[in-house]
Amino acid sequence: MFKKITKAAGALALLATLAACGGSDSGSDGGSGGGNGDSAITMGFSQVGAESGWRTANTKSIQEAAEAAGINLQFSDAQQKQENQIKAIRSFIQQKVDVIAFSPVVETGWDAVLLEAKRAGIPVILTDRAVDSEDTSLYETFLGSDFVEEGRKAGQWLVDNTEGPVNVVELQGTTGAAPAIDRKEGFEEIIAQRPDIEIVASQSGDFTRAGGKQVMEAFLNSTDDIDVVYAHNDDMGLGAIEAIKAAGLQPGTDIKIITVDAVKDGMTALANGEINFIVECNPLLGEQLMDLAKKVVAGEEVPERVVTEETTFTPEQAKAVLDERQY
Ligand code: GZL
Repeated sequence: MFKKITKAAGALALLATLAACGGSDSGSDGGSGGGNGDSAITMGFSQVGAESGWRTANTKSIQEAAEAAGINLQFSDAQQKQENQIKAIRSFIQQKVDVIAFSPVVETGWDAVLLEAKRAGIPVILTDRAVDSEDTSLYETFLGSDFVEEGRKAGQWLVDNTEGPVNVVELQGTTGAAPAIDRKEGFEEIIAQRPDIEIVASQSGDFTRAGGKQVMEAFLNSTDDIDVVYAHNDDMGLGAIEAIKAAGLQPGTDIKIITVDAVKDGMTALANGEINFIVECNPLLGEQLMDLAKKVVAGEEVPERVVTEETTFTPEQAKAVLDERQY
């Protein structure tokens, strides 16, 4: 049985430098079910989908880290559908895996299935995104970024690097997803310092490149008075670049672009001056996840919240690190 988190211990947010994490072995998915006397731990992992470069890097990190840790990984891709994640979690419960980990596509609607896992005695680890459940006993820990802080960093760059009236269009992430909700909250908190900065349009592009392009085309058709794009991830920002170019405008110059993630394609556009600022959101969570899983299965105490350390990049900084980026 796994231990409950004490509130005191839970209050402890362990700052961990993810740079040290980043498995390098080829991952494996599948493996025998847990609880069958096999000494190796079996983890059931439900992934959001494959919607962005960030997600691809996150999946690779998890698969490589499981391989390196000797953990049998039962991996499921939910194709960005909550019902698929719930089905996968129920399947993991039936398989009697030793631990369940998942990145909840949206914040709400998880209590019932997490209660089923708790009653089955299977510990759950949240990774990447959070749930809004009041009952924190439904999961052991949450490993991932502070998305509100990411939004604050994006807003602060805009406050510090623009003057006079600024019209912003916002490409939101998946509706109801923690990063979408929180990156919006943090950004708005900071730009409130500048009454002359206004979000004149805001719509979800679902964290995809195609979604970002489609929404940006609509924004460009509705007004020619856009100064800045704030995209909740690089992929939607890259889609917006395509739309801006198709409209005969120069991204990064005629319309400035701020994004979040810092995946290779985003960092390349940043180095080229087509994006002006990127807030990092590190996807390399695999090694920390496997360490937490081993502790949880062994009944050891783990912090209720493990926050990943992240930075920001300007074009000059992107040029300096582009070649060494892992994803
Ligand atoms: C953030 C993650 C987000 C990324 C997007 O931790 O959940 O989902 O920012 C991804 O690129 O689709």
